Amino acid sequence: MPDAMVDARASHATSNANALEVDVAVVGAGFAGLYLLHRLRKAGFTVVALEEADDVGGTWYWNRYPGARCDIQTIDYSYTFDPELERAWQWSEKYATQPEILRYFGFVADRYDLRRDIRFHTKVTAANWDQASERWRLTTDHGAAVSCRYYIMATGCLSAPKPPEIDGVKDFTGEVYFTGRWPHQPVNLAGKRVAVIGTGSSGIQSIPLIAEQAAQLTVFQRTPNFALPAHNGASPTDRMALLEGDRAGYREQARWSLTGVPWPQQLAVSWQLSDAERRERFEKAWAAGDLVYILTQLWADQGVDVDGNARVAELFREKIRAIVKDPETAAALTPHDHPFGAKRPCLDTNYYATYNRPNVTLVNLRQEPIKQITASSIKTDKRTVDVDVIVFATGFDAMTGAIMAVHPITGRGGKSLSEVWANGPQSYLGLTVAGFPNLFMITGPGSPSVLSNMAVSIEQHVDWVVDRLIALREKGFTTIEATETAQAGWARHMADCSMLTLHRLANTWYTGANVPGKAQGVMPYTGGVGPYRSICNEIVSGGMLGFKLSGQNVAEQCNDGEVVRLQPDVRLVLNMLEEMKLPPIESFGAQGARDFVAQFNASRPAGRPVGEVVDGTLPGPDAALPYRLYRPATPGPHPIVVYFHGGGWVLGDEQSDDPFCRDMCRRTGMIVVSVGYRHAPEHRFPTAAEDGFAAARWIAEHAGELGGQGGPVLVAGWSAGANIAAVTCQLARDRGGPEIAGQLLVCPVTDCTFDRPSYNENAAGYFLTRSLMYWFWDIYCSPADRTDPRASPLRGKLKGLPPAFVVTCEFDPLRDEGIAYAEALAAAGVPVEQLNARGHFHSSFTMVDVVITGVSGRVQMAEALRRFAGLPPGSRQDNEDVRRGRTAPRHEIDAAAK
Ligand code: N01
Repeated sequence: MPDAMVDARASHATSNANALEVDVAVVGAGFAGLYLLHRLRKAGFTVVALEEADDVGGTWYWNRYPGARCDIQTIDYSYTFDPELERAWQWSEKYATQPEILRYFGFVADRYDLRRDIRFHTKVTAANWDQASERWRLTTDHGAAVSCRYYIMATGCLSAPKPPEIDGVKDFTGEVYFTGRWPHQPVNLAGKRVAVIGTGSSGIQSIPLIAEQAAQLTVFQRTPNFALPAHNGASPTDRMALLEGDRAGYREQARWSLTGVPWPQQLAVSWQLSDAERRERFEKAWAAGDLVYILTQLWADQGVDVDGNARVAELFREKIRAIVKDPETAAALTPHDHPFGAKRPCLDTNYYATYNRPNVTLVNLRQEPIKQITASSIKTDKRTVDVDVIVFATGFDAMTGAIMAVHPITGRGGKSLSEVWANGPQSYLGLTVAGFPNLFMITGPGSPSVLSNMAVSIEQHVDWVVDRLIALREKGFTTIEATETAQAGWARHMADCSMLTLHRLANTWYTGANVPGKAQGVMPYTGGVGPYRSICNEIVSGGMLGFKLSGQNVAEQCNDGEVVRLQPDVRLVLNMLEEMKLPPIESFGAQGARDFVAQFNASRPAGRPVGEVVDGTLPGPDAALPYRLYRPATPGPHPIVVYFHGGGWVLGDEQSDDPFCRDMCRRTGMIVVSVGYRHAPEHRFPTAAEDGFAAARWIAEHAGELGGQGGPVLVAGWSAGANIAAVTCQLARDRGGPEIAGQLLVCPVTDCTFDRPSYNENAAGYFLTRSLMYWFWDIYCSPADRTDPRASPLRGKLKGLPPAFVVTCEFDPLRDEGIAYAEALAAAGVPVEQLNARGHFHSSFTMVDVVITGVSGRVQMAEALRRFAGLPPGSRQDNEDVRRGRTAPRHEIDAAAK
């Protein structure tokens, strides 16, 4: 019958004895497959969908276990491509049940008459790219082979169940069920002794209902999870009002949000809130029963910072302890080995309370691992549990399983996808793979997929792919393939993004850690739905950047390159600045520019707390200079870092790099004294340099009064401040002190010429522009003075200077003169360490808590200062950050657990 359906189709597919010929073959008739069918047919492509099941629904067809529901609010987990469809279907609950969701897919399939192009009961057994005909050849286990121009995997991220990997499963003579392959007929558990293995979303949803039926339920838990009560019922009136008030606007906001659900971005960070405020926010989220809300709406740093996250996790743990009566069971159910949200949290109904029932026992596999399953029992290290039924809620070979493991896919030159992905999935955008022309994946690894509302991500992918196929057809192209450069660039961007969030710190199916032997690394794109969408759009507007297109009657097109070279958060900052359409800073004049910078700084997140902040003045060469001192919370005396702020010798003051100074104070455990040196044009060269030197000398001489340690000081600075720090070191060497133990130069100005490549490459678009630097130099220093080493320290004598840590950023006009200074120092015998920060711009490291990917760089700076001061390495957490920053984004569960 399914074949008959395909054969009866009205479109132009042709069959021959060997194969059905179509433009596009789609695997899967779930959320993605159905929408693909609809769009492709509407666009005039001949298409067949191949589906293993006997009906539509994908994951919702297979996952029929008790309690199966969606855990994104159903109003958000729906198709949005057709407003009439939205009006025609009403969800009955906030979180619809699996049967209702399945009915929805049936409704959609009928409404658009999709079934006639779906061949059910059909598994693809192999897919091979035939270069000669530029077509994919598919073999199946049912019906004719398929020949298609384009092959699209709409196979879902969680559709290949994972074997349980426990000895003796086959020996068990009782009933065995997998949540991911639950029978269609009713399962009667009444009066039976049931075991559930696994406490992910499937286990947590099913356990309370199984407990109500079973005589005895034993839950075997390896890793406790965070679960939030769903408080299911009618859709919340506030969300419904938002949706119904402006449906199109609501949907559009979802498309550009970070998660695919339209919640605003939180701005308040956890340390700005009191305990009571944090608790109030948490209680509100607990009562709301919404995972996306609790994952995003508590405070801005909850998903990106270990400390901010720990504050959520602890409130969660309190809840578990309050609900579960037996303290030992409560302790076993309480997660400690991963940040909240780094492992997929669950939405539950009565989950924790279920453990208060007399017929429910929890077995903590961390203390007593399963040894074996026998004919009638499960044996752990410590006990034997006799059972009649085992329910495996053990999860999936996620993201890659359904693509790679289900059937061999062979691309150009006979390359197999499993070989190409042996060390982890490689893709361009999670949509395509180099070497596999005309193959697309919907929500594949490398796209936001499972870290988003799948409904939004699926529609975005389907629209992007179908629009591309239409464009290719219009231009006469018949193949499309990602380039190796683009794919490698995407891998780098993925790695950069994975440093933004805490997902890398947990052992999960997001990282492949749940499948023994699987290559590990964060598989979904962690940069967010909206940013991802804008990248996909940019690829199109940039002339299909990163793709090779060919066709028999058109010239080949290959617009090779990387789509994102900036760090993801730098890109967001720069996009935001671009949207502000600011006039060039230099057009404000000196005072106007100062006012602008002050206003800009006022809008940034406040720096984190330190032990004490003291404002004072010190005697400069011929005027008092203000300073701001940051003291650590630890007992002193501490070594002192003399710090010079940035601002082109024209802008800023002792407070303007406040977040960076606080960060350095906290990470180094040292006093940081930020000096308010005088500025041009009121005080031109060499005032700033002489003020800097005088301040360093005074601070060194008065270290004790400042609560600091006697002996050498350290100097540090950013931008023009780093210029002053470098000059201070030269003057201190030549003028008999102060003794300086080390210098940290962040994006320093070191020379007065503008001819190095970085001045041209980064002349505009990265906030600090070439023309702004011209302006700064003109205001500060006459051309005749510029070669003076007090203006251009690169031209000074470098021998005998204190050890240096020099930081440069890839997208900074000053990059090459910073590198030149580091190289010249090294050539002069000065110990130098260099950090060339890829993807960063001039302000990356001082935008603390905005440019999160700058953390590992700042940790390295702090460690360098500690080394210069003769202190041991900093905190364990800091060192972990460094290690993470320097290593590929592999999950690091051991470190996190310890
Ligand atoms: O699978 P899981 P799932 N011995 O991998 C344990 C989505 N989903 O089917 O954590 C003992 O999360 C394993 O332990 P550990 C959702 O995205 C959505 O529950 O690896 N235990 C874990 O506890 C979800 O995240 C809904 O240490 C073993 C459990 O089994 C994803 O699907 C509903 C084991 C597996 O949990 C997967 O959820 C359901 C072994 N050998 C699912 N092997 C909605 O509500 C594994 N485990 C929409």
